[in-house]
Amino acid sequence: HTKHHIQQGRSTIVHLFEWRWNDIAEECERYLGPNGFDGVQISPPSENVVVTKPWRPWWERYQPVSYNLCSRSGTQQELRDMVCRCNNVGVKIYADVVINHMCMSDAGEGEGRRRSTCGSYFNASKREFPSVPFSASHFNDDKCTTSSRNIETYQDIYQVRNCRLLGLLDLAQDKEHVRERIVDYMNRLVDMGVAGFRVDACKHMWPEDLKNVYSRLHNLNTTWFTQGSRPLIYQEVIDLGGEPIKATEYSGLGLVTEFKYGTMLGSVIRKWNQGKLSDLKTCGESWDLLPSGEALVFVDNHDNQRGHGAGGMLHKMYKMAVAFMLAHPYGVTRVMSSYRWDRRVVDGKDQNDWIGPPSFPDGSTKPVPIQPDGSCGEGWVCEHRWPTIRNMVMFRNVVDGEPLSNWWDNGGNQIAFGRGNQGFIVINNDNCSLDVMLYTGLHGGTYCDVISGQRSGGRCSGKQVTVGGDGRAHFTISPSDPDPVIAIHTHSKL
Ligand code: ARE
Ligand code: CA
Repeated sequence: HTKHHIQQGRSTIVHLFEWRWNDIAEECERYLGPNGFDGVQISPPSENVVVTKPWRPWWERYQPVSYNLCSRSGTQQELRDMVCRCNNVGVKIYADVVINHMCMSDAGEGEGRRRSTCGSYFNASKREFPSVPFSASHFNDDKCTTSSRNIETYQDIYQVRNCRLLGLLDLAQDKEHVRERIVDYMNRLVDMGVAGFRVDACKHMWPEDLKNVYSRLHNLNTTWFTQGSRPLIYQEVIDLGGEPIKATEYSGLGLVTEFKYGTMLGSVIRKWNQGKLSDLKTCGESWDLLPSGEALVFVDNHDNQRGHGAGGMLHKMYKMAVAFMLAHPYGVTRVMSSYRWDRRVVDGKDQNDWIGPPSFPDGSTKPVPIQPDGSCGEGWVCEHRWPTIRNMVMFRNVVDGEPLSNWWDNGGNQIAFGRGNQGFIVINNDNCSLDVMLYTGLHGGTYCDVISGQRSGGRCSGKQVTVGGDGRAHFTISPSDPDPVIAIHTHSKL
């Protein structure tokens, strides 16, 4: 292989939730590489318990029974091939790793592929996971002080770390053997070319234990990454305030998922609590958010899109939120790519929030067919293939490194801002039309709007904007526009 140094200016991660490894490899080559995506977050690659009640829920993958690399998404060889093919086109792979716990305490005993995804034997009630190996002394039962052995309140930092999250057997990461097994698992992934990790349930592990584990990870594979490159770590810590455990306890170790960002964005776009788009002028640390360089940001994730949090925005608002997130300089951005399921909301809770990926009767996951218009079939939503999201991923690459500039707003729900002299975006979330002359900071010329279309050949397939020699341009956006957003950048200039 020729040495592939990291492609400059790639910036956005797409979470291809529950995709099979073979499909991810194809998507890297045919779509993600050419469209400038930085990387893919893959579902947990470790062997998990096979849950049949309910039938093969997506969340069975958050119940490991070993660190063998075979799962519903494919075999170890398919994983290795996918990592290689994606890296070869400049798309990094970030693995979702579940290292806080093993499976649920009442998962019983099992062996064979009807009980675990590689068929490994385990006995949950005896804490026996011989395929790692882990046994009873490697769990926190002796530390947990609650009678149920589960976490009963988030106000007690010891319970949150040393008791069971949702009844899941809690590993003792302070024990050298447990650290060694976790490090070995993560290093097998690093050595095959994985560029980093989404670390699950970090709130439930002690920062010093995580620091020890991260310090023992290998440098990235020099087939694709420059000598001495370190794995990128982003840690799932849900911190919306109100609890003693803070995201800042973890932000020195790696990035942290900034849940306040999506919650804040969702409320101003939905105009909750007198929120208005112009409030976003101060979006950043003044919003009690993590420093931009420590934050992994997203509009929704695999949990809260199921109504476990701030998710569940209307389609039009969702695209507006993603466009804002990708245009604004704050944080490392991640977009969700999901599948449809038959939501059945009763008393505000989706009874079907457990439903797993599109699959065959035997429980195996369906491939992702690409339709002639570029969308996905068989129930895969493929938000990352929606033209506005794809084009805004490119926008973010083009303006990479440029500061927020030339902010304008009408004091209500109409805003605009630039990124140096590289890009400019205008958003109308008011019920009345936007019709305004704005200084964009861009060089004079004709630019194609990348929301309603893009530059193709020598013309714009959607709206076009003429920027005068003085850098000013006239923008009109009707509230009835399918996407009441206009975005232009130097690569969409005719
Ligand atoms: C499933 C069943 C449970 C059952 C359990 C064990 O749903 O009823 O008790 O199995 O039998 C995912 C699913 C869970 C699923 C689990 C295991 O979401 O429903 O449980 O897999 O199969 C807290 C954690 C945070 C965690 C959320 C879910 O802090 O880390 O809970 N998120 C990650 C993943 C999840 C995954 C797990 C962790 C477990 O993203 O997909 O669970 O690996 C406040 C607190 C938060 C708390 C939040 C929700 O906001 O501040 O800390 O998040 O409430 O409780
Ligand atoms: Ca724990």
